[in-house]
Amino acid sequence: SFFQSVPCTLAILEGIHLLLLSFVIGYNLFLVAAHEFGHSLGLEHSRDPGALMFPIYTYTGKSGFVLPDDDVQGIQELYGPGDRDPNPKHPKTPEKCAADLSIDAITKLRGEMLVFKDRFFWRLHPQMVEAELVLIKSFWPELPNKIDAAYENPIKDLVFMFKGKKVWALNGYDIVEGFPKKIYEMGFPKEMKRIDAVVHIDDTGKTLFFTGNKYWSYDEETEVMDTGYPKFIEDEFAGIGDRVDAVYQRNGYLYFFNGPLQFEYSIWSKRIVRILHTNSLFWC
Ligand SMILES: [Ca+2]
Ligand SMILES: [Zn+2]
Repeated sequence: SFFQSVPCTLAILEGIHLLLLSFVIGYNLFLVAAHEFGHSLGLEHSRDPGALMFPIYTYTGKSGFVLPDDDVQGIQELYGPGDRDPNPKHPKTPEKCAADLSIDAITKLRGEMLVFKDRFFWRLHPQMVEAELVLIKSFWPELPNKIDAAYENPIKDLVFMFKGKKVWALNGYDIVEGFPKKIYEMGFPKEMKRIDAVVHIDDTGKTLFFTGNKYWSYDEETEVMDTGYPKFIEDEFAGIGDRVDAVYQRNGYLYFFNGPLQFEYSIWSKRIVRILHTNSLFWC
């Protein structure tokens, strides 16, 4: 009868709803289940934000899951190491004070500094001594891991992030509509594969892009690449090496990162003033 079929139809609809939901968030459910399974094996919460047993759950993308190193250490403490590891490449969480620390990208964001490394970035707040390490995906789930380069345009109040041939514009937590775009739309040659590092110079309104041993200058006001570029890095910024991992600007200085070293370059006197360790960013 009619009255009997109503709950049944609802049940079917609910079932379809759950099925659709599990398609959409299926991978997340797997991670939640894996975290709970970790508890049932005796693991407690980890302070490592890269660990499965970190108490705050973050969507980490659709790629295959590999158990992070911190969880492997935890389980081996309880049960001892096994004979053979089927997948020995467990992602490690970077340590900010490692002597050989290198970074992927660095940018300001509304008064903070963001320092990117692998799946993570450190937030350095001027009022805080200790940098906070967070997953990129916990802020911007749509962004890829291992960012190539990033810069802030404080006038537009936007941060631009680069990976391969793509660029994302971010307004706080939101990706600006129409992004990601292709970097050749900014005026780079179509065959250019990536940008190594980028910095915005507040005083001139120019943004400098570093790729390989060359750099480009982009005018933010006209949104056009300046003529006469690319130029060789070595010709303008002598002594910083022929590649740049990351760069930022502060108080009239550019800080170029190359592996475990950073070069403090005076824009005014056009020379290197100091050479520092990369990890001195974190007062190590
Ligand atoms: Ca880089
Ligand atoms: Zn838990």
